Amino acid sequence: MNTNDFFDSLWSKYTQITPQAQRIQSLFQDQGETVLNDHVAFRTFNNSPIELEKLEPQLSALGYKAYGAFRFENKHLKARCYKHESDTLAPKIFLSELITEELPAVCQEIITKLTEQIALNAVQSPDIFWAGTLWDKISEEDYLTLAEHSEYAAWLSTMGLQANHFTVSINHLKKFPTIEEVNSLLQNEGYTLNSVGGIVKGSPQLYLEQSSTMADKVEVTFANDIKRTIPSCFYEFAKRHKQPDGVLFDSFIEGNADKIFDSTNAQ
Ligand code: OOG
Ligand code: NI
Repeated sequence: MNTNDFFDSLWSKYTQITPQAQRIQSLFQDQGETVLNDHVAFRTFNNSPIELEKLEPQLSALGYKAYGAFRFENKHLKARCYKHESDTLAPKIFLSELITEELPAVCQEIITKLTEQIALNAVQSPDIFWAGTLWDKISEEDYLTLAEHSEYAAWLSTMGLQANHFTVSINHLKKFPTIEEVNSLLQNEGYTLNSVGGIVKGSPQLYLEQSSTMADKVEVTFANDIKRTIPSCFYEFAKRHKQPDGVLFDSFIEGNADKIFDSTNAQ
């Protein structure tokens, strides 16, 4: 699979449950902008057939190479970032996984009930990245128990593997050179931005500024046909700055990422 087909399929699955992303992209395009993606992100469960280590070979097959590793102690996550080896315009990829053994036993039991349903050989091709949930519907009770301890776990239990967000590269916009201008446009259009730690995460001094919408909402069906409206996915905006050596910063920042994760909080 080539990267264009990969990101087209990914975008199509993502916008089905994140219509705001399609609308915001059109908003920029209507103003004559070409929207390029800085990165996309995925979430997964460790100690499972879809753990980070088992997904990574599919990224390698697409031409991606890991170049950074991150740890989020409070959220019980680890992550790696990947960039394409030759295509400099290809979006970067941020892949995180939940360290399930760090959650209370009650959560571990719920997660095991989900992950033991995944075929051991589930990861066969890049389309695993939009496979969604590979387990039966979770009960609302289990979902709420997970949410108490880990919003990430609760989100993953209902959404599964798919792009958690796409990210507009502000560097490639012509009429909106700053993140403040992007944020004003979105707020004027009525979008709610993630305000955890402030609307803008990072700073030019850190070489990376980011903001994101709060996730769209979708109605999901839990076990026993119980329905509830919960967060789906969000859209992010990133502006990168040059480092003293003149090279554009191309990695991620733990302090920023830690707050971006909260874009899918149920609140
Ligand atoms: C990933 C959050 C981190 C970034 O750009 O720092 C991130 C997630 O919400 O799954 O995307
Ligand atoms: Ni991101």
